[in-house]
Amino acid sequence: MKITDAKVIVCCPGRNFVTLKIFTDAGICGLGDATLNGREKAVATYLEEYCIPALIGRDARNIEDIWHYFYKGVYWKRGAVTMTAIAAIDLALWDIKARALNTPLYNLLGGKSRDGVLVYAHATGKDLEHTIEDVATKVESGFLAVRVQSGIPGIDHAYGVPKDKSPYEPAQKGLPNEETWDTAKYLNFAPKMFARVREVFGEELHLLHDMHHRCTPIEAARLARELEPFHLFWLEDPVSGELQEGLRLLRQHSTTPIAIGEVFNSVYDYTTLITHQLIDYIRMPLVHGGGITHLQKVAAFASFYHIQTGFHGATDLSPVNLAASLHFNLAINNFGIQEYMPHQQIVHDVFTPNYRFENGFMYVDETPGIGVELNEEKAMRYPYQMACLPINRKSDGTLFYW
Ligand code: KDG
Ligand code: MG
Repeated sequence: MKITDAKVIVCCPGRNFVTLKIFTDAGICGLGDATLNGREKAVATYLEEYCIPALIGRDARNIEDIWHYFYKGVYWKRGAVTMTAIAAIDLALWDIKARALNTPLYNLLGGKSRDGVLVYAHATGKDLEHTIEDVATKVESGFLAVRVQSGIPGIDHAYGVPKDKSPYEPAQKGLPNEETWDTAKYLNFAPKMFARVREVFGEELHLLHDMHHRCTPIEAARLARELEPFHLFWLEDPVSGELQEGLRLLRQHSTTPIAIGEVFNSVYDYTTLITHQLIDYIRMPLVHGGGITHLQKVAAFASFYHIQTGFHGATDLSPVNLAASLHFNLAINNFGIQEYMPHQQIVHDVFTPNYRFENGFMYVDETPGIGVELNEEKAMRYPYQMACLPINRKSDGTLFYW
């Protein structure tokens, strides 16, 4: 089954998405997500200029070989742009293989280890009471696990927390916004927030929290320890992923489970963290981590250390990534949880997915392949708009460096 062509579709139904479509001489096409928030065009160009010409004529069935061709063959290994481009190729090839065999993707990954995928929702509010209201909304909608973030007294804008009821979107149109951050105010507030959430919702609800790499190791250790009475499912990105020894320090001080890796793109970002058992969940998503072929190996490696998956799944990853992640999560043994933020309706104007949410879990249907269709004609109605993630300064103006 020869690859005859491939094209990159960049669209902006509310936010930017990059999708790779690979065509074969069997008349079967596959889709891969190639969205890298704030750097979309870099991946699109990488695919168009360097990958697509080298893909044409290859046998679409040889996924493992093609993966290594693009990973090792270019000399410049790793990096978010490269690994997102490779992921898009990989996802599209798995999609093609599963469509060709007329079976849902999970069947090619070992079949089902479970019926549904446990997911967590985001609850946010401009202040604690609005956050509590949003947690209640998520619980009423059936979620069994909720990530809780809130506006913080004394901080003008907390990352990823909309000031009004507008949908979650940390990227802003144009060049990066500059926001102000104050760690001391955050560290004073966060334990109070979780005390109140537990008081209102009791012990059963799984609670998660994202620190967005904002703390030094000793600050993170303080918070992880102070949150212990509230039994978090996980504390995410407590320190910057580059500082892996920081996680060792944190581990020495706390039993709060740790998740990290939404900005990772390689198994080599994880080797120390996994083998030294410094973390509990891997966050690297299929779309930024080289796709299924690479994540299968990372997840298997993690499984030997009793570390589970908890893939990144914010709305800046497309429905193609989410659907592929659900198949992956259904199949592997050491699945932990999946992040799920429903896309806006306008996104589903372009992407038609095969998944549904019910009582805390997500399910895919029996559609062959990954199970997502892209309406190219509609995609063209939403042209790319530059948008970037914000950067942070301390209140004295210093640029945050971790
Ligand atoms: O593009 C960046 C966002 O996806 C990220 O900030 C969201 O931290 C995030 C999360 O855990 O979903
Ligand atoms: Mg995060």
